[in-house]
Amino acid sequence: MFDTVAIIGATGAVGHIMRKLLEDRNFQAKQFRFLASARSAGKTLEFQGKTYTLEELTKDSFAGVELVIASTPDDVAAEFLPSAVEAGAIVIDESGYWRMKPEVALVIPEINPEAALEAKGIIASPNCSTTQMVMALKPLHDASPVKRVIVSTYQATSGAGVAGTSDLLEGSKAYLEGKEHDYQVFPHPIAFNAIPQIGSEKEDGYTSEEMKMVYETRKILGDETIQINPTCVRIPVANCHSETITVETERPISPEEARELFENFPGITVVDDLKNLSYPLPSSSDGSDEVYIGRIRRDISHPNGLSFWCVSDNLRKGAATNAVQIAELLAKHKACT
Ligand code: 11C
Repeated sequence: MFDTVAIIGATGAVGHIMRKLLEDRNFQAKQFRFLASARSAGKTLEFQGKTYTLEELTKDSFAGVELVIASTPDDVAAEFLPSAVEAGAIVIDESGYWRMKPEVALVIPEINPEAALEAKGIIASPNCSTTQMVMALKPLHDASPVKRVIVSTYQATSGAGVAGTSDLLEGSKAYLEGKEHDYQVFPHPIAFNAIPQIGSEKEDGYTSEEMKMVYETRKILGDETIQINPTCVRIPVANCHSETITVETERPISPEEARELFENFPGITVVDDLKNLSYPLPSSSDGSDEVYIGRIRRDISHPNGLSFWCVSDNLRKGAATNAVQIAELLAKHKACT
């Protein structure tokens, strides 16, 4: 058990779920502390039957803290997390800021737990659209190396935080009433629309969200040769990201073999019965920690290709659940050493 665990950002969209998961999964520490911006400091929250007062996050917040779990915007993670490491804490970070730094471990516990156990400072949790795709790629990659991936995402508004969901709900209401809506986070109306841009413009006409899928996947799988072509699209669904994924492997993997590989991998549930209209949906994946896969079929355009559909709750396995699983992994390891 850890002595003191500090949680940063416990009142945000992901932080709220993280707190609930830590309660539901009975994560124990001798002491918990909750750190937040100056704006939220002084407010109270309930956790494991106790009332906690939010403390202001400063660079001096970390004396005596053994483990930090942080869910904050990138700039906050950049500014404050090095102080936690300097104070001797292990840090699990949900933000995008540290993921690709060479000294930082980027971890999905079902895939590369050893990276978390060997980490000295920050352990980053991947981007949500990356996590569910890499969960699906891993069992295939182990059976026959993945050479190339074409992925299109259909991403929920909750990925853009509480304001993203509010944009969807308020924008839809305004649209149905024939009114204008002033969107807070999306560059175009999200109600009754699809926006082929998530994040900012990066190299070769790809966006930051798309390049996260490329670089993070290679780092987690430890294979810089995998070629990935992503297109990330925001759609008017409140929660759970969906992805169409086409994979080219070194040798052909049949749909039957893929189904078996997926079924035997922890954290994946196969829902795949087209005749009976059965496949993963955002509406049926909401609130689950699993990655759901269906529509498994051969790629009719390539002899070594396989196509499938993948849905997961982006706030849970895509964020909070993965961070809590890393914390559980560290706690288990600590108990054994
Ligand atoms: C989205 N994937 O759906 C983004 C949100 O790097 O952790 C998560 C951004 C990140 O908008």
